[in-house]
Amino acid sequence: MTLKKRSLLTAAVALAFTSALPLTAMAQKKIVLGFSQVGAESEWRTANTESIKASAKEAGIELKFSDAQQKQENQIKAIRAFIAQKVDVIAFSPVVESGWDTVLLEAKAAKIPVVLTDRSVNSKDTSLYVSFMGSDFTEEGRKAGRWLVDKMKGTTGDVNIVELQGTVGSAPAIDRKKGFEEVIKADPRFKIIRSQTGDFTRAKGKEVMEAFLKAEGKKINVLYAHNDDMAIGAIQAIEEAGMKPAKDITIISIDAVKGAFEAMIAGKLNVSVECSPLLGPQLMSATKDIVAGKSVPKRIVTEEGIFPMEVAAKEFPKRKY
Ligand code: GYE
Repeated sequence: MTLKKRSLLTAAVALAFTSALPLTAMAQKKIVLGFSQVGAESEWRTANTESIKASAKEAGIELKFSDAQQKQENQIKAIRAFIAQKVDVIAFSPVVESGWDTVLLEAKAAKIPVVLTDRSVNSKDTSLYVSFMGSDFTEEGRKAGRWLVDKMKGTTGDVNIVELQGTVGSAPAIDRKKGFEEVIKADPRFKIIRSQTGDFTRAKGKEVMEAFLKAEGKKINVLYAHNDDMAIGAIQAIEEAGMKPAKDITIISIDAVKGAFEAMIAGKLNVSVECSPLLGPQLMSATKDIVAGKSVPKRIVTEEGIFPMEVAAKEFPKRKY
């Protein structure tokens, strides 16, 4: 190698080093993700929070986590604080569907991308968020309805259903009701005789079921609960009223959390439709892609199944939430 060539090489190596330096410094700058959670209303929610915290840690993303205690005004405050802090990405699980446009426009004006997780918003302007990842709640409602129609095949007479709805105005409450009704309306025997919110909690589920039992008593054939926690609360009310859950009253719920499996194994819950809370890993990978300027799908649907009590004992050891 000539002297000239060698010095050229040295120069090139030196250049590579100096230009590599700012790159490494950049790579070391942590991505900051602001996340506004609904609350801690259910076993599902607790598992969702754990999934998000654990996967942020694993991905090396700095997570600013805020719990809204089921109140939209708290979520709006949290999102405004994230904008003021200039986080890289904002993610949130909207407690209700409507009323987000103003704050989402503020995020857009600040050029901070927003990801919706778990629940959606009903904004007409879909440019207000980059992606929505979560379950198809209408399909979950349909699964619950199809299971019931199948279960009642070969029986005669009315099927009187009481419904425990989720949080008023929330996407899962609206869509799980819609999907279920869509399926059962094909047969006039199926009647929803009472329907009220239990706010997705055990305490409220129990309280409202007590009122249903007082009003309708033995007329009730089926309970459809929009989540497992409300079903578990209602099971207590049914037992306290001297009736046998899953026998005197067929019980269907949604989420398939461990508590539901325990109830199924104990013979007190008939079926739970799966809704996965493990959204953390896909949120972190979307966050990284967005910051890197890559495109992410506008809609990411979670895949899920349905578990009747007959398979509960076999499936239980495999459950992660
Ligand atoms: O089913 C319920 C929780 O939004 C899918 O919220 C979620 C629902 C879930 O409180 O247990």
